[in-house]
Amino acid sequence: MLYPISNTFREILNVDPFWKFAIDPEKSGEGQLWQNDFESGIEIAVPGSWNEQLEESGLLHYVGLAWYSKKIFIPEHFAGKRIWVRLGSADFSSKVWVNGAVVGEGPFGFLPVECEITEFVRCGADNLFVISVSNELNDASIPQGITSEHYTAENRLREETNPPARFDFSPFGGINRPVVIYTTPLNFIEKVAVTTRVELPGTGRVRIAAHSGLRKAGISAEITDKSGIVVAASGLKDIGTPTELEIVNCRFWSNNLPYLYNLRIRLYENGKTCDEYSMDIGVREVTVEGDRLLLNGEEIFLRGFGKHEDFPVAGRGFFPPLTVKDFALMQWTNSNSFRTSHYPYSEEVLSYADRKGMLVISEAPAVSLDLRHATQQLLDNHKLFIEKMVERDRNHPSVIIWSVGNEPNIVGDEGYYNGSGRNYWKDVFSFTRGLDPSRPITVPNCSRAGVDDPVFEFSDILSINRYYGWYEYPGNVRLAIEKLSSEMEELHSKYQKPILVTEFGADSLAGSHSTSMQMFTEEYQSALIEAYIKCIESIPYTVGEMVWNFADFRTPQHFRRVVLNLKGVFTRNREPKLSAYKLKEMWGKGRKQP
Ligand code: BDP
Repeated sequence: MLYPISNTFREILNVDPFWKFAIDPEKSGEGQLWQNDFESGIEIAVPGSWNEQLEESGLLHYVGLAWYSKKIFIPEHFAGKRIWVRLGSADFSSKVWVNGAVVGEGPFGFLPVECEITEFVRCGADNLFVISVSNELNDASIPQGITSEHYTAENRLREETNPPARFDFSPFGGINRPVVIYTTPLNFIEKVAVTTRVELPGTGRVRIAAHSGLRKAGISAEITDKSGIVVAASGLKDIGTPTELEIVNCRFWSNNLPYLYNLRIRLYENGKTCDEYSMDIGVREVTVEGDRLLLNGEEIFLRGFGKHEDFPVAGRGFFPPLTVKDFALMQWTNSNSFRTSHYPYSEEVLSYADRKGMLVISEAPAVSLDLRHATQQLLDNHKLFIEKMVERDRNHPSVIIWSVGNEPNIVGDEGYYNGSGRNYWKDVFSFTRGLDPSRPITVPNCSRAGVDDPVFEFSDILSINRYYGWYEYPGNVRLAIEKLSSEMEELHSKYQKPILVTEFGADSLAGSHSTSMQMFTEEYQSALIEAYIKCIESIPYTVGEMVWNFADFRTPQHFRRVVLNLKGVFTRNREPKLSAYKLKEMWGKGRKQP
């Protein structure tokens, strides 16, 4: 699942952004052989969600199957190489055909779908690419789905959203990240896992495990600094054994100085280089010691946001100008971190974070799991998702923490505490730790699940999402802070672990003002955020605060939401509200305020 690159051994083909598009609510397309092409006058841009692009075709709230088709010319000189098509993501599942033949399926959204198409394409000719994408979810999918029938059966009538969703963000459908066609050599580097360690005062250790389809192959690794000077190199090694390199006088990666080295790996077959892969790496180490979160042995306090991939028209579609703008705004508020709530973000965003020195909590989309509907299939899907997410994102120095879910048992089911919740999370946490023991792991808890939530037992950091002053104790900042601090005290004395407040905030309608504490005004949002930050930063065992949310975002329809969730400190168009200025001022004052 390596990010496609071009070099002497690999090539990338640009794909024009407009695709022919048709919805298939009856799911009859395959029976009617749409994989061999279909008739439609509608076009859609890729990447991009269909919802807002095609609102005028009735797709704003569409949940179901849709088809994409396009003829793509594959150059003559691709012959003799392995050829791949890669969708950065297609939400939430997809199937790909080339010239009428199935070449692969994507069981998940938010992660790449990679299909080898070597045997199915004609080089030097046009080839028909057809992709079907569905944004439907079910009990066993990650994220878990919900239906109107569930709401009715559980007598949760006023909770139902349209479209029905277990989560508070729009289930945007479509090919939301870039489609890339690329080549690799016949034998190629398939996977690379880089783990770094810091030995103070100044030695960096880099462990590189690479994988190729070849059972017997040689591999070499070389690390260069920014000026191209080789700082560490291995000789030719067997691919089966991980390579350990040492960088003396190492420049460690941190949020203040995001220094990146370049790692170049070569694969050899019969003594000749047959493939090469290079990527930027940062040498850094994240640990939890007692009540502190450490980056390279130094205490770090997270000040940042929960975000969403969400913007007008594009929906969840990757939109590079938005990445530039969002990072500029995050830096403007003096924040140092964000959580990829509630799913892994695009690879391009993580690489950008590596370069800008933003600390990232990367999250799996196991949001609001309702274990009353859990099956073995759900657990298997959850673990497979985490495996793919870790494989994709583990080499990003910016990713410092894995979040393997969000707010389980938001429905407050008693059965969750009778073993089912514990068994489930025990398995998920130990599986993730087995994949990557180098990062802390957590799951944000909601107040409904409370302090006995089994996620706390397994989390390295206790993450809590709290809405006192909003959903509970509405309009009352004083009570909110009393409840927040007493609950943190209870949690800390029970688990003896550091606390990260992963969500807190209030809706505000930009332009709405009041001289008194009035919910939905900019003043109330700002005052609540200010009070939370003062409280959190005054407590010794806290390791960070993340405001919910960075920007207003679209949600499924519900009477609680006026089109958008308005908890952004920026509007959906990225204009600052009063609270953005408040954060800039508070976070501009250096480290955690005692
Ligand atoms: C939390 C969820 C988040 C919601 C937020 C809210 O984690 O997805 O958007 O509440 O209600 O429970 O604004």
